[in-house]
Amino acid sequence: MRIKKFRAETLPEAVSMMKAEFGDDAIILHTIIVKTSRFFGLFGKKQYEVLGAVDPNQENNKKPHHVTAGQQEPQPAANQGLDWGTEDGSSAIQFLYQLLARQELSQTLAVDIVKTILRQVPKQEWNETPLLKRMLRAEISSLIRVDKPWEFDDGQKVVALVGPTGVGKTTTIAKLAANYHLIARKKVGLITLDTYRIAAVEQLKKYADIMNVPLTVVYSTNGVSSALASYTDMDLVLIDTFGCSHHNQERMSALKSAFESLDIEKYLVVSATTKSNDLMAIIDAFKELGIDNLIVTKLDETRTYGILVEAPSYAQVPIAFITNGQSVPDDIEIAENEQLTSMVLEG
Ligand SMILES: Nc1nc2c(ncn2[C@@H]2O[C@H](COP(=O)(O)OP(=O)(O)OP(=O)(O)O)[C@@H](O)[C@H]2O)c(=O)[nH]1
Ligand SMILES: [Mg+2]
Repeated sequence: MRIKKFRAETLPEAVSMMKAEFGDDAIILHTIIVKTSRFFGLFGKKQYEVLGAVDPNQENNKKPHHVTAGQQEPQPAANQGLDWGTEDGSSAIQFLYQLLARQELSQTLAVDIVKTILRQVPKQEWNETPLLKRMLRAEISSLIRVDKPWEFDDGQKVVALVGPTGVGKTTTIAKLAANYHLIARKKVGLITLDTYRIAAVEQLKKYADIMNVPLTVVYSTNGVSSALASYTDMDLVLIDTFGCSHHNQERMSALKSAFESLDIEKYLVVSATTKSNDLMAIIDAFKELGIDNLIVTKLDETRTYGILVEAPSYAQVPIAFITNGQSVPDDIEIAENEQLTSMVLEG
């Protein structure tokens, strides 16, 4: 499917431009009014923007419109049967796309999902909203990959939480330590690499003392292996790391060399409030470390859950945990496919 934005001073013109380029089979994914001025929109012109999509296989059938002087003005989209009324089933397409867009899925992924669904449904059934809804649920569910709950039968588990600054790495380490030590009764040891801020060590030390679990502070990148050597009797070792902006090459290299040739699972922690473009840049940067799993934090701070689909499908790794508040140890859950799928579809 090709998609493109068309802007004009009237909606009929924008639709006309889309049809001229994409042909009569093009569909409108959405229409919005945009202001063109840079000065707070005060003196700007109002323009109509149409986001059009077309199946490249159908593009061959296009009949370009060349509007010349004296020709009739193009009619508004609604009058041309382009309002995706029930007769051609396109209201369902728009319904699917808009549901995904409302959850702030990237345009690329939303279009991909709609395309995948339509490929499996004959055109005459495109009006069957319950069928499309069922297929949408199945498609979203298959994109939300979740990890299986942690097991300790195969020996020690060593997990490092990495990610941008302030996303909740330290708080999540405290939640995990509390749940696995105090509730699941596992032997837990903590390590922190975050010596950039004195307060960071103190923050984790407080939790470690309350839970009565050991904490080792590592001051150099080659100190991780000796810290691990002192924890061989632990079931679970959790490693807290310094926040690392995806633009900060120096910190990223420091992380990389700290984990070099060590058998440590890396969990990328991302906040649910992250914008789609930033999310992709963050994943791209952290992929260099070799990411095994995701933790999505701060789900309580948003009502749009596109990240639950976007992050695992872009990173190609599952979500292991979600967090939904500041309370230790309560506000953390093991990621569960059905629950996350419902959040995305029902908001
Ligand atoms: N609302 C909400 N706040 C959270 C959640 N998890 C963590 N926080 C808060 O986010 C803030 C930052 O949490 P930290 O755990 O210090 O984040 P961090 O990633 O360790 O930060 P740096 O070490 O500075 O990179 C704190 O105020 C936490 O209480 C969550 O799930 N929901
Ligand atoms: Mg921290």
